[in-house]
Amino acid sequence: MTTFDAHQPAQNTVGSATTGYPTPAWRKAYRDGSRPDLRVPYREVRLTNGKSVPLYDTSGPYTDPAYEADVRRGLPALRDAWIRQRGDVEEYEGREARPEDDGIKHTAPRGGNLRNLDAVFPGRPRRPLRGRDGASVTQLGYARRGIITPEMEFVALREGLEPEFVRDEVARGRAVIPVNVNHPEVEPAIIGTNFLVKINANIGNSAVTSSIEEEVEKMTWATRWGADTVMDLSTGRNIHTTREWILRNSPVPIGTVPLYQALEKVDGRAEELSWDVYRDTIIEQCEQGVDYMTVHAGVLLRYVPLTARRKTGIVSRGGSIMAAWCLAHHQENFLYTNFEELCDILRTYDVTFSLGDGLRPGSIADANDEAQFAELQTLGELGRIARERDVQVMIEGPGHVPMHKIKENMDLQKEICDEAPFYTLGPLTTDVAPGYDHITSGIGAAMIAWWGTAMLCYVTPKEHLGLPNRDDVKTGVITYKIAAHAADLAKGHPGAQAWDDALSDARFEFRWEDQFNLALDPETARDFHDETLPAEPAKTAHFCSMCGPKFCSMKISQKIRDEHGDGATAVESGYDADALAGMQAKSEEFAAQGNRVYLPLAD
Ligand code: IRN
Ligand code: FE2
Repeated sequence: MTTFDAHQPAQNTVGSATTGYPTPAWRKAYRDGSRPDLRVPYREVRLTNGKSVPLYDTSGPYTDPAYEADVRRGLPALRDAWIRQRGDVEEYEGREARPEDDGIKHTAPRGGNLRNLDAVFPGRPRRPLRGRDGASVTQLGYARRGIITPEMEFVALREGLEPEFVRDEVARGRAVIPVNVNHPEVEPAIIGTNFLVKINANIGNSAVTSSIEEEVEKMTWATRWGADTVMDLSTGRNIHTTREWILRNSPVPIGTVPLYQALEKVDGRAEELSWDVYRDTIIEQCEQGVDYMTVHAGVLLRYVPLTARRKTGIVSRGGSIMAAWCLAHHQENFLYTNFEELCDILRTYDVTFSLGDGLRPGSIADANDEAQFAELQTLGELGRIARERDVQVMIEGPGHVPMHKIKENMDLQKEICDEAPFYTLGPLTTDVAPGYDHITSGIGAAMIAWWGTAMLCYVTPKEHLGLPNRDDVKTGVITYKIAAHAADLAKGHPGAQAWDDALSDARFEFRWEDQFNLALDPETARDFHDETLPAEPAKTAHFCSMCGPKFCSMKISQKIRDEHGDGATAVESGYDADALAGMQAKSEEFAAQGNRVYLPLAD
């Protein structure tokens, strides 16, 4: 059983990170900003023809060979000077940490409280920062005052856009930059419909299957493959400590659902939750550096009965907790009734709201029903209150929605929520494929992102079935990167297509190495190729294993084009007799086996 003694440094083996890129052709590079401490990382894919392709990169310092990773020290505090130079924050004593923060009630910890955390996480003495005298220190507040912060300049360079455009989008509430003043390690990213579509990967332990080091490892693993943000959904023991390790080592914004930890503090009994316990948990997490928080404040008492005749009721964990509380007390949701105070707390740390969709549909049958859209109305109202108070806001969305009902979600959200960034969970477009829900949801994610969703919460193949392992995390991230990039292309995001063009050129010119290295997942591309053509020369050969050397359509059309100009055909060109004979033979071979594209398996 875990006790505090288990966390004394001598025995502490917590934490490991995935370092280095999956291929040596990827190199970490930086774009210089207007000041020496503003360097924006990107990934340079070096090609065999001497050219290179710059790609957005979320992997943090871990992929910089000049950086020596040490998870016990944490990442460099990139934003520390930016935050302090604004002159509007103060260090303060902070909330007394308590054993129950880590779900440990009855063990008296050495040293009396989690100041002990300095032993648990050796990296940095922690006196938290907050806005001086309750000052608004949010990116929204600065944007409204016409200030372009280093964070805004950073995301502008990262996305290839003008800093003034970034400031304006943030000021209107159409984009958010989730950056807590207590998470100086974060490389700022922007979430908004006019920027690259972002993806979130969820990690989090459960009492039985996962440890702190596994969670830190999952975080670095997910960002290495392209997760733009990570949500720590830990429950059970060591929540506080796990989160500390993740935050101090995370180059991407970290989100949480504070309600989960609040519930642990009352031993899992929803009816015993209170505003006081919740408020205390929020402050604890604000001081640690959580960048955005899911808050299920739209689950109103009067909406709960609307779910009674649903096929799958309330599927949101946070939503069901709040519904249970509302029914037990027959009172209005305390997150709703205390929302303004909540805003005032989040504003002094610059924590971004992710207003939770506690009544999202959990089945195709329940999509777009009254309960779902009633809650959306309330989320719109709360979003306005938050922005009036300078707090950045995203709105969470579904869920399970068939394709023909997806667009209505986006249209309504835009209208009701004043274009605040939409952050959706898929949606899953059918219920019939457990084991493949990264795909059922990847379809919906691509569609809703095309129509304007700013961030997609990934779904792994283990959805509905179990906890994702390392491979599932990678599969979920890659699937969602595909959905996000497909949407970037469809939306015509400037520069999105250059990546596709580079890969297509490599494919057409048989630069196999370049084709692998430009892939979202070079390892899998290379492995699949090598399964049938493992030899080294095959990687420069002008054919793949599908058609063989002579009859490759890409090779033939390239040759025709070279010799006879664009638009010429093999016959017009008097194309080499050998090839024509070969093609004739191939055609006969194809007819002989019944003109079937797929052959039955031998045996
Ligand atoms: C995203 C959009 N809608 C829901 N999500 C995510 O679902 C949310 O951000 C969090 O990561 C996860 C937990 O949701 P519930 O089940 O507590 O609502
Ligand atoms: Fe589901």
